[in-house]
Amino acid sequence: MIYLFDMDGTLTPPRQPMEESFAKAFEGLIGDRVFYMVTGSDIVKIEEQIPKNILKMAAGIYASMGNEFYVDGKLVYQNDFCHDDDLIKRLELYRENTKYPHKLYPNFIEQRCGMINFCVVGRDCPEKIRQQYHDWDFVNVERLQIVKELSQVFTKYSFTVGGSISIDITLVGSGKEQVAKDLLKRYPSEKIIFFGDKTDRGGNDYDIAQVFLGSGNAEVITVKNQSETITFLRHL
Ligand code: M1P
Repeated sequence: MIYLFDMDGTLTPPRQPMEESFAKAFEGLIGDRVFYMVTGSDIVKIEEQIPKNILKMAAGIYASMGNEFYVDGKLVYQNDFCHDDDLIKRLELYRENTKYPHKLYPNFIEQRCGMINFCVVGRDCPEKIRQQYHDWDFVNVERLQIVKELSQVFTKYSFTVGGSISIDITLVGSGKEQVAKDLLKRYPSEKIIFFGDKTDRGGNDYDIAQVFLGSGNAEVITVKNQSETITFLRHL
């Protein structure tokens, strides 16, 4: 059996370090099972959020939606792409024309390896604003609307609602689903269990979940938060 965990919302609160009590419980429950991690975040954010000993226990880390792969802290491969200027201009327009009625913060287009993370409110916003934008977006569905519109115009890209405040953008086929394909190839006769919190359509765990579900040899466990992950692990 092989385990694969999404990070934000599955192993940690969004963009927060793993809680100490969670880390202890996870370490005990996972024991010497083979597990991997996948996230839209880059390696810097992963190292901020996940304790070193847990990272060491992982068989591999897929960062930036699987566009970077690390084993034992070393980069194994990297895929990158050049974005269109039209796409960037369009993202800038969404930021200028947002109906979100509060202050916006810097760092709204973050270019990572093989992907762009777009965040209307700005990634450098304080924690309390992160929650405020998330709650506003929940009611006003700005991110889903942007994803819908951009998917119609820029068909070579895949747009998904990332964590709490942003949208992840990759080339079609170069999102988290590439991780499912890679693991199914590495472990053709092992069952794979994937844990993620954004497995609904439009979420950034949807495509990867669909590949696993179609494979016939994997299970997808959708969790609401990291506590549910522990609850499921206890029952496995
Ligand atoms: O790992 C989930 C997401 O975490 C962050 O999202 P947000 O800042 O919106 O909570 C981002 O790093 C995003 O790319 C990532 O998918």
